[in-house]
Amino acid sequence: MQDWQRSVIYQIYPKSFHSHAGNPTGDLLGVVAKLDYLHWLGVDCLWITPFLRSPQRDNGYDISDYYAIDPSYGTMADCELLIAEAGKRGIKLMLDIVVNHTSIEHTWFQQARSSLDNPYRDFYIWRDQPNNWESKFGGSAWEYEAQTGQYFLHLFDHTQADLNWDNPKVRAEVFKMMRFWRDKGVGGFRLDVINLISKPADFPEDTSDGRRFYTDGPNVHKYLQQMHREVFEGHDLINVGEMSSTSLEHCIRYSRPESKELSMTFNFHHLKVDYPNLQKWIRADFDFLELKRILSDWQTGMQAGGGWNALFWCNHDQPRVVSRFGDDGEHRVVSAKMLGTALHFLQGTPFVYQGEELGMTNPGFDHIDQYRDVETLNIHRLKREAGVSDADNMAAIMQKSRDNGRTPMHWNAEPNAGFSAAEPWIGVPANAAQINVASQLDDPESVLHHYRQLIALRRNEALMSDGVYRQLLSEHRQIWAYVREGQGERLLVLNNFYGTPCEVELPNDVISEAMSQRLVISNYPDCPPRNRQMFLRPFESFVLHLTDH
Ligand code: TEU
Repeated sequence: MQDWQRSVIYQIYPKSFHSHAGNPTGDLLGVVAKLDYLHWLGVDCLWITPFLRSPQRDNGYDISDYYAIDPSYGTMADCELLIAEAGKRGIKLMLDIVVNHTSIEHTWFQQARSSLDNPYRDFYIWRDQPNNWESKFGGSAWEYEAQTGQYFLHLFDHTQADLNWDNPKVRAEVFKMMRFWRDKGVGGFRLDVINLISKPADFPEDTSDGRRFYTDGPNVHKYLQQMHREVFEGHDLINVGEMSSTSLEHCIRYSRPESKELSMTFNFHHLKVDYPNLQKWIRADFDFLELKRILSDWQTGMQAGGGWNALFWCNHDQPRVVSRFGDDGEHRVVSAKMLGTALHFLQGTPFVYQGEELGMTNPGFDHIDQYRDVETLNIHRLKREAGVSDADNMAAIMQKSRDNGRTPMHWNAEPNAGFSAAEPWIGVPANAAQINVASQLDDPESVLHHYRQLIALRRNEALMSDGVYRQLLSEHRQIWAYVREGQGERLLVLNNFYGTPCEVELPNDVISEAMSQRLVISNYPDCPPRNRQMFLRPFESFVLHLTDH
């Protein structure tokens, strides 16, 4: 077992974490100021979303200089201080590397667009005619450049031009840049949409949006193996690949140690269970059976294939999980704890996204002016142009917008939730005065203390890392039950995903009176010993360690 297989990683969206300077947006010194909190929480590593120089059209996922800190976040000295101060507390820093594309303001693109024979022309992907592929942010994936009369590819916003990874000079530049950061002391990399870097040479037309051609594309494994040799080999790094619309087979290959590619992979299949027919921008309930099925298939599949999961409910692209799969009203506290438990006992490395440990909710912004995200604004415009009513448009956005997860971190009940002295770049949810770090620190029954306990458990309960996953009651419409099994012992994990009580009966080989029983964690203050036939209260969740005799 590697260290990172027993670790918990905390994700910071620095724009919304803390502003030390008292600006509308957060900064790196704001992260430094909160390191003691993160150390208290017990996390091993921080993934900080991009803070390199960027026009911020996609909040830093549009990088214009890989060697400079964006001035809104501070200076290189601040970054060095952050790495050093985190290191003193035993915390690593994972840099978010965005190399599927650059901003069109990057000098490479500025050069490339200037003439057909510029040496940087081939750093990007140009065609005389576009094909019918679509951008993930809506509209065509091709943008016309009048100066040279060709189109360039952008799988995301039209200001995010896709790099041409088939050009060895591009790969050499990317690996050089990654070595620069490795040598600065970062503890690993989170690689943005890294499974999209290899496109087929012929750019075929599609009957859909084109993703089947460029997802896990022809040379992706070869390029990641080269990255491993040139950047990772011989260094103690945690490397996480963000895999868009990927498959289990590919994720096993990306993450099993023999492949010499990455440490682990994120995938999003379990977060499409509220996309009816894969349509994100429709308001819909989530499909609980599908959620269990997908997560269980990935658990057993990755374990069988020797791969490693990056586990998560929330990130800066997703709504808040308590609003999504829990109850952000009456049962907010128990349901947030239940969701934490359900995830943290799975095989893989859990990620906690800032504010998740407080049970932060979606903000409920009901007017488009409250939104900032480029994807949300693009979709709102396209839907309106397509004749979708404002009510339907906003209903979907309120549920699905990425801004749901991007509101400022709630530190205390002071103005702006203690995020900054200045008015933040995006609104602060009205419930910040009740849901915040300061109040939860003092409350041992809080969501925060529950997450701290989950994080500490991963270091002590070996089965959380290496127990074999087996789902129980797979057809149950309310309970997600599973075990993590070892020799003669197991963790039994039970989660009621709904606000109604429920009775279940479990198989004899899982729990019986002949076994000794220890309570590992629960979300109700009283949690009596159980037998096969058990009763679960609304959103109740608990874990038992059971030993055969
Ligand atoms: O996201 C990639 C991605 O495919 C999604 O999570 C994306 O946000 C979603 O499909 C839109 O509905 C990564 C980053 O996490 C995201 O913030 C960036 O916008 C994107 O890449 C482009 O760099």
